[in-house]
Amino acid sequence: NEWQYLNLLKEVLQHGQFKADRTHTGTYSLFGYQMQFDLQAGFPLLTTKKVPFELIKSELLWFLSGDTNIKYLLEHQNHIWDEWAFQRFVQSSDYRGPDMTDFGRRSLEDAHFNKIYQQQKNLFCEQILDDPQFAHKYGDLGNVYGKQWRHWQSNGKEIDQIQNVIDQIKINPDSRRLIVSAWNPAEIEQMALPPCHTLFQFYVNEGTLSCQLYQRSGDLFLGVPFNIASYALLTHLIAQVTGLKVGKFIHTLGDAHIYQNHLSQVKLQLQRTPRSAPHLWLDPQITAVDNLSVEQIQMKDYHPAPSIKAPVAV
Ligand code: THF
Repeated sequence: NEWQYLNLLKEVLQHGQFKADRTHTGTYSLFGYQMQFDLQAGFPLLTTKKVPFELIKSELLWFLSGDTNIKYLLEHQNHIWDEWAFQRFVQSSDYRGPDMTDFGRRSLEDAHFNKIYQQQKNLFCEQILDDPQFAHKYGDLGNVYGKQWRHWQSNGKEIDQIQNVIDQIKINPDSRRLIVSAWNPAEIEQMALPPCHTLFQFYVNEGTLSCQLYQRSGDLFLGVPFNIASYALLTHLIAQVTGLKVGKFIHTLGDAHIYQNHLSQVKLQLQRTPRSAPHLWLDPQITAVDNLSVEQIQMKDYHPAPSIKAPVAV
């Protein structure tokens, strides 16, 4: 299973085209790739580096709760979306601190600036946690995943795509319309970042539930290991609440890229050999995907190689 991911990294190193990108970091990229993970063969959390499953779990529960405010993430010590909320704050007239223009790039190039940036970002996170009004105004990322999955707005009506797909899997498992779309063209402008995992479809066969994701853009070193585990977990959850076994997770990528400043990390990871896959434990009491708590989901037998740090492009 994990070899497919490692082979994709190799493929991009060998045949990826250099391409400028939105973040001005520079990437090696290819277009169009597919991986298939048999979810019965173990949980696809990478073992060639330590991937923080706690963060994947709280991010998915955040999406499923329909929330788009990073306050929930911060309460779970999850900082993977901080930069996007912080960016909105420093671009607003309420921000009075030191100049944060282009903080993503400058924090990598200038150690002194990085210190000031980390201080400002910590203050920002503290204020989100302590000040409900501030959190309401600046913790929100706009109409991102949680909103589109659970509260898609259309002509004054609201569509709960997740509940609809669960109902349809139960009533009409052979349906070819078991689709959830995060890509809402009318609302792209109101998102801190347009969705990278754009659309997913479920498929039921012989009592098993499979899921295919179309991801328009994949940060192969940092984001994709999260995305694989996140959708594998989602498939397990939906299977449990619909009374099915898990089948496959199929991951289809559009622009699959390695950031230029992740190359040495990728080469280090490629020297490692996958270990046996861990196993997911779900609380048997789970009968719906609403109001889940992090204790109801546990990773077992996870013994990965050490983590490999890399900067995230904003
Ligand atoms: N932007 C970019 N450039 N890459 C992404 O993967 C990405 N995401 C989300 C939104 N924008 C993105 C955020 N997801 C990490 C992982 C996932 C993220 C953002 C950051 C990350 O830094 N992971 C570290 C550990 C971090 C920690 O311990 O706090 C790692 O080593 O895995 C794609 O969904």
